[in-house]
Amino acid sequence: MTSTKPKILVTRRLPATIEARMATLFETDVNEADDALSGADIVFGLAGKDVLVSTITDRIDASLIAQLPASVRLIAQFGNGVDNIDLEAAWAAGITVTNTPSVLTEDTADMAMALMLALPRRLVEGTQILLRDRAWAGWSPTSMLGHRLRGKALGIVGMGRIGTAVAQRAKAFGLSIHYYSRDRRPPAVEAPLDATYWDDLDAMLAEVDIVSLHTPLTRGTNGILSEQRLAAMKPGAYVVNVSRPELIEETALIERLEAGHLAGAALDVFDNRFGINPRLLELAQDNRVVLTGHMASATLEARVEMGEAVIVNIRTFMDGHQPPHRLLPESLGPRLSRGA
Ligand code: 8YV
Repeated sequence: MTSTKPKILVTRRLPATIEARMATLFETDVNEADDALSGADIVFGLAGKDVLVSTITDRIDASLIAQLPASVRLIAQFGNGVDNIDLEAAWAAGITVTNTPSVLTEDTADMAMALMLALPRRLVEGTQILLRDRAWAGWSPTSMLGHRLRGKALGIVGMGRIGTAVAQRAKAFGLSIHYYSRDRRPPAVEAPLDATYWDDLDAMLAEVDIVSLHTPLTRGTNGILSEQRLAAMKPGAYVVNVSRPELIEETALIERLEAGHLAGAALDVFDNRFGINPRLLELAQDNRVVLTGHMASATLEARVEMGEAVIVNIRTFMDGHQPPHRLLPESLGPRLSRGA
């Protein structure tokens, strides 16, 4: 007898508990090799399947969508951002797309805060010196001086769930909160944070000591921290990015750091298409850049909850309901502007 369970292709390994649950509920095909699949592999793997469980490492563009078997009705992204998926092409093909928002908000905000502290308080450098010397020369009043976070101005670009969670943490660390966002947040959000709303990103960038990016990557936000905007930032400022590399014109950022205009950048995401830029690695060697490899939401707890959200989305969809995290046209987000 043939199975009536939904047939799904999962492109990457997921936490064991999630894979086990999926194997119970669905006819599940997991990419055991856990490497990034090519478009051809995805199309091939989806033959006769109902659902694609994708991640950021899958490029699901219009040409791939055009080749999908007609049986595929749902793309259930394991992740919050969906910039790897051509949403309009999917919708035009009658395919529903879901994501896993909310469950990674707090962990991602924690990481943004850790990166915000790392450079001014020389955390990575402090450890590296001990590892290099295998000894500690001891305390002195002028050794390893960093800079105080309290009293500095933080400029958040994109005050959605994650941006707001970062603001809450930063407020507790004594930073003043400034933000630029598609829409001004209601007083109930702004008041406890004492947050200042800027409708002009350029004006905010000229005033703040730290810029932290929390907008999704859309057509409107690609390159939002452009060469001109980086040039207009306050001398000695820091940049934090836990969102997507494409938000920053990376070469221009490197030039600003090399020139000493900006004091540092803490990047959980960076352009890795041709490997890490050697100039960025040089700056990291010189402790003016901190690099981590897309770890902001990498907690076991978040990954399990992301997996559970994927399961809920698939179950409700296959039962004939609108899945709770289906993407709607507003997620194309055209209103944040790249500007000059
Ligand atoms: C995820 C992320 O790890 O969810 C997102 O948008 O950027 C990451 O933190 C990744 O996207 C999983 O697909």
